[in-house]
Amino acid sequence: MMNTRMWKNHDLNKNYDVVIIGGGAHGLATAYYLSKLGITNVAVLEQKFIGYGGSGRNTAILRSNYRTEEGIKFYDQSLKLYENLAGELNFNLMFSQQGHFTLGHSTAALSGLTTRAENNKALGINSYILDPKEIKKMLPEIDISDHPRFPVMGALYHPPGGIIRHDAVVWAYARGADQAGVQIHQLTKVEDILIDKGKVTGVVTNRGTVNCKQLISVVAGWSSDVCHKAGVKLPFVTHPLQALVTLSYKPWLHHVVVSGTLHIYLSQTDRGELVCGNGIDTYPHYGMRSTLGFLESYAAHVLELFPILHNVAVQRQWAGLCDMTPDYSPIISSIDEIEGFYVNGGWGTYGFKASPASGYNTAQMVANGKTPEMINPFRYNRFMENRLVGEKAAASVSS
Ligand code: PYC
Repeated sequence: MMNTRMWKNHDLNKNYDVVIIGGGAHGLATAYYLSKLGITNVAVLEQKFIGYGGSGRNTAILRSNYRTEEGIKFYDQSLKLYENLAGELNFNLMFSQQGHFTLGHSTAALSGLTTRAENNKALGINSYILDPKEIKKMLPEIDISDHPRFPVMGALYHPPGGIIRHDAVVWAYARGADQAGVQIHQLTKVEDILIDKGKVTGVVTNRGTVNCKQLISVVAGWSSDVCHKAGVKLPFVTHPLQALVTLSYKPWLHHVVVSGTLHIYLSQTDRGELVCGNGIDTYPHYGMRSTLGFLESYAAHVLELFPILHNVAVQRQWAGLCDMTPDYSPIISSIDEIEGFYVNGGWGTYGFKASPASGYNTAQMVANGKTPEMINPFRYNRFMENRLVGEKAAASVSS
């Protein structure tokens, strides 16, 4: 049988129409959707290997139950693109729309969840409030007694939410882009950004200098660093987010469960592992070490909800980097001061689920030279114009 590679290796060309910095799901999705618009003289430059960053370090949760109109519409578009992605890219993405619970443990939390349910419904998103007995019917192992420190008082339930195989999303977009003629360059680090008379002209990499007309930074946690090379200062603050996976167990958890109060979330993969995470590390840094503190705090909190987990064995821990913005919404924007430079970042703890809509709209913006209506609220100048898109209340886990 012929050994066909999913994407090819190339020498670096001297000239591209578009260079994308970052070979994660967002960068590769941008490349794929650019190719669908007929733009294929494109290079994706990835400093390590594709999916090395946030795309390979998330907990693969998809949902669109946000709080603001802007966020709800955007993440709904993303979820709808995900729904058709396996067919479009001819790749089994193991997408499971198993339903998503956000638990409330106080009247204040329930009031926030109710606002989200109503905002969601008004925009046609399937989300509603459940009481503890209804929750128990769907999650028989949960403790809804008044024994825990924070008893469960209700939940926002979002049936279309679920999980997906995150690596498969990266590989499928990479293959789709490669087949259309996009070049993917791994182990290619951007060391400098070249600007002449207010216009992007290229990048200096560890493999040589490349000229381009348009340059897109799609690097999640490294956004401040890349923007710095272009002399652009945006309000990103980078925090690590930690997660863990257990050994495989008989399937018992058939929905995604999140508790903002306890700062935890978990789901069970098709292989039976529990994939678990909590809030960002409270202070900013770029370390990707796993800590015992995370493990201890996660275990203590999850046992309050699911005492049956007292004996599970953890297989692996990891951390990824999140570039947080002040309003917990992304920046997807051309940069007025530098013609041809675009920034896609600030995904905080929401990035993976946004990949399709992020790539789709970024590609439209770059191809047409005009910001699509869908992402206009996410332009960087909102911070100067006091037009924030406050999504902190819809973070699964905000610290
Ligand atoms: O926003 O759904 C979310 C999420 C899950 C894990 C981290 N963030």
